[in-house]
Amino acid sequence: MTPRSPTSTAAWKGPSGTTPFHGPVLPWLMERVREGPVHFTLIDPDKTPGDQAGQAARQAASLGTDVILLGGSTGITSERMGEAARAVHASTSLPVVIFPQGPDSLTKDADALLFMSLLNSRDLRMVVRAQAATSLKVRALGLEPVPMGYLVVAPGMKVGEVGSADCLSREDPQGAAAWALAAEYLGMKLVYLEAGSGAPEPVPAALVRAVRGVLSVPLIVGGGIRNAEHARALLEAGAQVLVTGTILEEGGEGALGAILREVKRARGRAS
Ligand code: 1GP
Repeated sequence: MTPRSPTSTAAWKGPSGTTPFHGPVLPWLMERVREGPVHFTLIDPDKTPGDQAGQAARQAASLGTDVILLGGSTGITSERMGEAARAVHASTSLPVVIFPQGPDSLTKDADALLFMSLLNSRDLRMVVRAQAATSLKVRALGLEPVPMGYLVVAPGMKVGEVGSADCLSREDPQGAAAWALAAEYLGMKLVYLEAGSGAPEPVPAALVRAVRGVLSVPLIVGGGIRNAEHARALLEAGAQVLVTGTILEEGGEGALGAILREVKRARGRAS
């Protein structure tokens, strides 16, 4: 497949428009983050396959999410990923970005791929070997790779376990800042602080504040964000992208709507 040609981001009409998204995703995201915080909805094509993923994405788009992330920790084939990506594209005009489980979960039908390194893993496969095994395939598929430093914070949940993470301490903001800055100095374009999907509590605001204090690249925060209070605390601490997955999976459109109102309010204050 030919890589999608870079087009003006101004041509894209956003979630409620009818114009399908055309990449590249990273410059669009950088521009959008400059105007204030944004929200990503994570859909797991294993638990929410095909058309169901399309329906979930439509719902999230109607509430104001900015990007659909497709991913999960286990069980995703490239067929499942492809079906979900096509269904989301058919249902919304949002960018579709793969949050990869591994080399076998890629599809050409997404707009981009978080080309990420789980920096605080003990397993070199998670840090760089899987990426080396995947890079030529990413190129052949025409997927836009978005370099991202991925840092798992305690408790880490499933991703902490399968990723063999030495989780960052919730009580050590300076330690988290040091890891995040190392990610930026290594050339990562985004840094993601992840408490793990389904975490009982999100990443502490103090960690987010410390990381944001040293970082120039956009800071993504996810895991355990369930209500408006969580969202507000993280946004006030400096999170630029909030990621939620579980609440929509569990039918919490009300909670997702409340989180998205906080994101919108913060965008209003920023502009
Ligand atoms: C997982 O951070 C995301 O990578 C989403 O977490 O499912 O807890 O919203 P939740």
